[in-house]
Amino acid sequence: MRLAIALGRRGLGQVWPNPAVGCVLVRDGRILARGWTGPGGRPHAEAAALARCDDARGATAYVSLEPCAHHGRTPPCSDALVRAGVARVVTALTDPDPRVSGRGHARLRAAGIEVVEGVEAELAHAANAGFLLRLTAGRPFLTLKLALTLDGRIATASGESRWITGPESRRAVHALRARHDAVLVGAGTARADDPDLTVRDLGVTHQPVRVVASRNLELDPESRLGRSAGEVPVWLLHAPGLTPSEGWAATGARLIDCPTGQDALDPRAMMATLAREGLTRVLCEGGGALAASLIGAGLVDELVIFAAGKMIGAEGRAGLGPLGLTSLSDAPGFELTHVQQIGPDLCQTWRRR
Ligand code: AOF
Ligand code: ZN
Repeated sequence: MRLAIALGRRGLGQVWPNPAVGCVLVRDGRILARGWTGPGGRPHAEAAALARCDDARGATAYVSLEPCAHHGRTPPCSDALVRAGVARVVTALTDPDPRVSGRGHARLRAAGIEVVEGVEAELAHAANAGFLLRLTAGRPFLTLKLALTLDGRIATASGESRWITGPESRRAVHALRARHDAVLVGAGTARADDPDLTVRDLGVTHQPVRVVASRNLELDPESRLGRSAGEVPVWLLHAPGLTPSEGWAATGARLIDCPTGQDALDPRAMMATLAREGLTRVLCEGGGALAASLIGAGLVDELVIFAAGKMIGAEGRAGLGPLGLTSLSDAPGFELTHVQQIGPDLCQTWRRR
């Protein structure tokens, strides 16, 4: 099952709105075939594994999610497993998709297959947190990345920010982007940095959607994002009722209405909107105001902090905008899950407590 979950992880960032599932077919202690969800969610993991196996009769299928029971874009995987003659199916999680939710397991059992559920459920849950959150909470899994000096700054007072961290860390950020469905930045950052927000130099061809939270559409269609929107999707989240300039209409970017709060887009509404559009894993790369609004709303599931061995001092720009806390007991809490040196920098991963 741990292998099935690891295989499933290969699909992260590429299979939305579907889950990233893995499947291993085993007989007499030997692996017959392995499969994982294909780009765009097709084929499903079980179909991919069965396609690589001439004879799966009597085998055990380890699948990181309950096999589907519905006719969607592909025929039901539970039926395919029955037809292939597998003797046993071991799964980690029940699929919360209302078209499945227990029906896959039931179909297998009705066909006389032995079904074992809940194996390595915690690990599978973590691997598919985005898919599960989207279906059960109507929001994507949200990772916040911050590249900071040792004293928590992201730029000098004049706005100079290239580069705080080293090239090794920047490469790690590209790998992080590749495992997310979308990269999200605030309009201020998009204007100041004119970023590409693509995955480069990793041999990865699939690109995350680039989302800009731009309440008033205050971004130049001639920016790098605007000019490349025809090749890699750009979505602009903006306040309802705005008429985009002619320039944006020509770029191919999608403009999406989103309810606003007092002086910025409402963070919860933003996440709900992105989930409705199918996104299961979103990586926010700043700036400080957007990051603070997401943290303040309790929406950040994972924090990835790259810390460089530099100090800028209090006149530098803070990585996080004001949270408006009045008491330490209200401070959002995180728990350390991973620490790694990357080149000269320190990379820490924290999970929401
Ligand atoms: C599986 N194995 O590898 C995946 C599954 O739009 P469709 O027809 O592809 O169906 C999407 C649903 O299928 C998705 O919500 C989830 O319930 C299931 N995805 N199921 O057995 C897979 N990707
Ligand atoms: Zn399926």
